[in-house]
Amino acid sequence: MHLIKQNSKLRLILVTGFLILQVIAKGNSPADLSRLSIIPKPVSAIPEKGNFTLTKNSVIFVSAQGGEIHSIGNFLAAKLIPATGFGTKVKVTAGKQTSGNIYLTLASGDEKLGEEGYELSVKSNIISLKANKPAGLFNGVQTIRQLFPAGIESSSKQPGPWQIPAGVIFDYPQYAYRGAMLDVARHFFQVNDVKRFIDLIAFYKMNVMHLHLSDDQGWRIEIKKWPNLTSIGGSKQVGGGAGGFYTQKQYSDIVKYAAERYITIVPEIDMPGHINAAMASYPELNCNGKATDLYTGTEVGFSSFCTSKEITYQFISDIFGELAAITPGPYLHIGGDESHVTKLEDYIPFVNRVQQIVTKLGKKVIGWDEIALTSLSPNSAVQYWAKAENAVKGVKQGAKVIMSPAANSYLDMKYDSTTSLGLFWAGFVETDKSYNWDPSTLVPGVEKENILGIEAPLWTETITNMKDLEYMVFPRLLGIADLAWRSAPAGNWGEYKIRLAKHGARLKAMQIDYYPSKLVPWGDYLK
Ligand code: IFG
Repeated sequence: MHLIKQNSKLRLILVTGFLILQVIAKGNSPADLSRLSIIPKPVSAIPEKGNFTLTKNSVIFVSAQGGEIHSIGNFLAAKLIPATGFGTKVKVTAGKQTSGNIYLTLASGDEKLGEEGYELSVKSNIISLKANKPAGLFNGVQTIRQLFPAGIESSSKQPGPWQIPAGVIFDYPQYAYRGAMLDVARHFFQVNDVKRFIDLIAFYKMNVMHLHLSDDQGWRIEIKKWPNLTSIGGSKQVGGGAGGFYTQKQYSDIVKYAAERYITIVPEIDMPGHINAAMASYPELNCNGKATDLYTGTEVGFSSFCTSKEITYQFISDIFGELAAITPGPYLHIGGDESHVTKLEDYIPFVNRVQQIVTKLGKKVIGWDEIALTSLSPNSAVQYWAKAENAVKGVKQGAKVIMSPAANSYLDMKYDSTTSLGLFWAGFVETDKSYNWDPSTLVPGVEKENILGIEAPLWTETITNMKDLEYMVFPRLLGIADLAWRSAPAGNWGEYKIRLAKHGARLKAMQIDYYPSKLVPWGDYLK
């Protein structure tokens, strides 16, 4: 009896001791590095003892005056100042590192890091971020942001302390092309909304924003040689409201804003289908010489270029010529989807000719997966959305595949039957379904080495404003970003949903109107 009493006393002491340790760990000082929620998950994050504390005296030191590294330092300072209230300065390092400061260094290090990777060392007295290229530094800065308490993302002053746990992160992406798409044709989105979307995907280390600039319901980019495209073709949108368009100056402003966040703009002019806005703007483009009516419904597949008229190809050369001139990125997206009223024997030579126009402009072609039915130009990419056999056909022609499976990555799909926004032709896509797939095994015949990357499209037939956009895009976009960045094996929902739940406070701090999926234990982690 005595022994049992002794035992139970010992057990009580041990349990109490453990609980006290738990309370200390969960207390004010941040969890250790491995328990923080970084999205996308880094390749490796090794916790060390201690924490770094950012104070009003902390300086961001950069290894060179001016240029990209200075801009990245300014970007980080701008993200830290509002919530801390510190006047964080950016200075050129004087060489010796001093305590309490952050150091950004461009230096050729481990080539495994590539152009977008980074190495982050957090000691209790110094943060040191190194990368081979500026894009890597920029990605490392997003991780630094995610290591601070969630309140760091608030636009108003929050109580500190501003501590991050010590450790070393060695990180780089798995896929080169990690993107989102915004359909500004069905419903137009102003420049500021596009910029906010760009800012938010940059936080998750995405590097492509695909803009769907034309469709049956609207033409959204100024083409100087064909002004009716915007004056007529850009005048409406789904539902009949006033549409809108970007002047070339505004488009260039978006491109610059994206480039400052190491995001490439991929502009899409969809053809030969999804082209009613152009056909309504110029009678001469139509086979019968008559302009079509503007269309504000949500049907698809009813329009087509007149592939037999030479003026069609002059038109396409003109529009892609002007678009290429204001698009520094390597890609022009030619669409190619749902050309239901273009005969295949007309579709194939048409798309072949359009690819020649694009490659002559020094750009690479991206098209929806139907373009795999044509002779793909070198370095082209097939964007898999609906037909796996088209993706395989693209691979067989040596093309790369961008994975955008509608049943997993279409952000306009309803979460479930209760979601008022969105469509459901590809099924309901709850937060787990948009995460629980492996791009490298989804389509037999499309292996990891065939995949350029992943892109999550938001079609806007039913999305008219930023609040609705954020509700549909978040949190599913975070999962896509995780799949596109992290090393295999792909998503394990059980692990990811906890990491996502811990991110809830950050989404709130950024005032993102995200969908609070019931599948995610948000409440366990929201303060
Ligand atoms: N498919 C159409 C889009 C849009 C979408 C809505 C592609 C490539 C359905 N084409 O997806 O224009 O209508 O979910």
